Amino acid sequence: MTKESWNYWRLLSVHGRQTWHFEYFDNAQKIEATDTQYWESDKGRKVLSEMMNDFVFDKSVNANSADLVYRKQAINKKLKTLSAAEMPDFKGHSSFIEKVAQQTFKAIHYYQSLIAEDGHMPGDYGGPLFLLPGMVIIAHVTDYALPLPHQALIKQYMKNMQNTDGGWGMHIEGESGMYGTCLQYISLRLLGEDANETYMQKASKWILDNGGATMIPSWGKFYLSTLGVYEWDGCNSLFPEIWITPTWLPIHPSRYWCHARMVYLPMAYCYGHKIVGPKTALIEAIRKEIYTEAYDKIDWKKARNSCSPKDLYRKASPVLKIMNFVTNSYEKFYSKKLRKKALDFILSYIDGEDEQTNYIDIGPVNQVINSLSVWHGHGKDSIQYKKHIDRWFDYLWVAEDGMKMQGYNGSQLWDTAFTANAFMESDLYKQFIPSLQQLYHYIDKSQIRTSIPRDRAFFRHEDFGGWPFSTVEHGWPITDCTGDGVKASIKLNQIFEQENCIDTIQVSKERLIDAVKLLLSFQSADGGWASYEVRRAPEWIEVLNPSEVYGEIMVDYSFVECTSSTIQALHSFTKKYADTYPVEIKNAIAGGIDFIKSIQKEDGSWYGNWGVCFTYASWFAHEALACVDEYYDNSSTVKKACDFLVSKQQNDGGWGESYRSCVDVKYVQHEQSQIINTGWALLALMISKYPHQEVIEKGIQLLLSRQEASGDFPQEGISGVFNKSCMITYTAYRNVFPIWALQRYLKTYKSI
Ligand code: LAN
Repeated sequence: MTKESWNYWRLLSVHGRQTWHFEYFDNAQKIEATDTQYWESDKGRKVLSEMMNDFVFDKSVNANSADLVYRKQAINKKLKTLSAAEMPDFKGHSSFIEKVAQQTFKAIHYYQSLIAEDGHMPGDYGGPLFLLPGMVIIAHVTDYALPLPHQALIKQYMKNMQNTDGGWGMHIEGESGMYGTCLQYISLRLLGEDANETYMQKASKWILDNGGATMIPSWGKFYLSTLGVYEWDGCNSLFPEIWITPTWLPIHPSRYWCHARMVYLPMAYCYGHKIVGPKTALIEAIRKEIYTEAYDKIDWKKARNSCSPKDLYRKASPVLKIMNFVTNSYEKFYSKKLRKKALDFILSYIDGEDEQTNYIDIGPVNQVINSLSVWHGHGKDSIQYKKHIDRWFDYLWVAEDGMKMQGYNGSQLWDTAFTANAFMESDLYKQFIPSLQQLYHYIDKSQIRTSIPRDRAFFRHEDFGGWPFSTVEHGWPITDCTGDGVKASIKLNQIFEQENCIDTIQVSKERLIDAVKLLLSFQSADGGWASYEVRRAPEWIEVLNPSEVYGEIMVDYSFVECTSSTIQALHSFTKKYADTYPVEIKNAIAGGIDFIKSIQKEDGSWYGNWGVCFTYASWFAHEALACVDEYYDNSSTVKKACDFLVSKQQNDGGWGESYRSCVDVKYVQHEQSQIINTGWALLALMISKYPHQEVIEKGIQLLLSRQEASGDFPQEGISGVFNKSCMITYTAYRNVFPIWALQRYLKTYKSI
């Protein structure tokens, strides 16, 4: 059901840049979202409050929204009802194949109607609950007011995501913790919510019952300090000088995983300058609401290491404790000259990252902390700060649960490439050539064709020829996104050649070679591929991980997912262009396969780092092994892997993993089978030529039974993850993976 005010919000997509625009008309007169006077008037308030009602969302049914605001609008505009005559004829096959083909056709027919004008596949990329508060807090500190309709929808989202115990998790499905709860509570207060509202009282009770805000993990301590509701003295030193230590030092930040590096960079800047927002009456009030003792009585030094057991994922290591002792002591007598040198370097590094990414920055955390840093370093009227604010809107997304902040500036390229690959899996694609052309257009425009000036690269790997996860303006290339870009481009080129649409072909052999060269340069010494860079640090560096809530953020490890995507890309490249770098590619693939085998678990599975969880990783591993012709019948690795998957099939024929699999690092069954896990498991079994068709057929039946009348599939549990503990939404997956698995079924069994 569509609610009226959902239609006030419109997604604009330009070269993948997604921004939600508020379009409200009062007696045919358009009222801008920034027209504060109107929105503060009685009339305006009434509209906003009615709008908030339309976005009330019942989390207890399913914490995952189904991206209905975008989807309803797109299908109203583009989805044509299928007449029987338009359905391709699948006669001559068994009735089951006919059914599969018809439903797959319908699924693709539905899903293609969601493609945006610029050719990308948009979708909700929310999930984490610690991102939006960063923006709200930093808006407050820098005295920037988000437009009131946005504020209203943000408030509604936060309210919707409250758990029944009064708290909030780190992500939408998570149990309440101090991190999520304090951050939402404080943000809601900043957005004007009254502390006496029943749900706010429940929240503050949760905070106080669990020891108060001194128990918030270190990233929370950081945000609260900038806001002035916590003291910088209650934070362990973020030691800005580490950035000007020699790069050969094993603990130099250039060796950290780029996300940790890019977050701790502006954090160190803010810490070094001890940035604190204005001490207003509201700040004074919040100070009284979130602690179990008077603010002036708090022992801040003790608070440095306190963390609520509900949030703790990794305990501080003894080495980190020693490091903290040393750096905290150094704070008492640091050299002013050195500090200035370090902070100047950090600011120029922040400027470098801003310029390289067009102020989008690598992710949602550093984007807003960089905003605060440049506000401080260059001023509120600076062009840098303005450009930052302009990009905040790229991170916001509207769904039926309100306005959320996404884990990236979108998952555009990733979803688009997956969609294209899923559509192309069987020859049903012939019915969807115009859609493939649209998707191709986006993939073509998203390859990175410029190089960062090496003298301002700030430890970054080469980027030329790569594909990013979201948009070309973001510009950080990623191994598996590059792999998927290559794979999809080669297959699309082939299809357009066959279909005589030669004019469509843009991603030339030369451009593919650029990508392949980059992929080869990304291979790590262990034979695998990490996410953004070559692995730069040994595992022991994890002892320095200062965040209590995330696992493994310090090292860009080789991952089965990234390794597999790269292997698949190199494999399709070498099949097409056998004379180009044959030896290099053969060796690279062999190294990658060895790596994948080396990390297979005893039970035959692989742990998934970026999807939930063992089914996700297994799918990648099976695809890679098939590239070197290892299948169920001729490979003990694959046989064991298939047996593992089959052992996890649920009674209804589907597979289903709880997000706890990621957190606990062991397979945890979801209480209900999940279409996305089922898709992954089926894709894996089919690519590995698993011989027992009835097992596969049961899974396919399950997928068919879940399909909705429109051709869409239901939104079930959350399916993405990062750093072991935080979950993230991939809306596209509920269509992509059922479609892909059904398509593979058709490809594999149609002739039988
Ligand atoms: C992502 C999103 C994409 C993802 C894949 C490409 C799917 C993966 O195969 C490699 C890793 C990568 C690039 C990835 C890494 C971690 C990210 C960037 C995210 C999950 C999106 C958000 C997350 C980021 C770390 C969130 C900010 C939080 C921190 C702890 C820094």
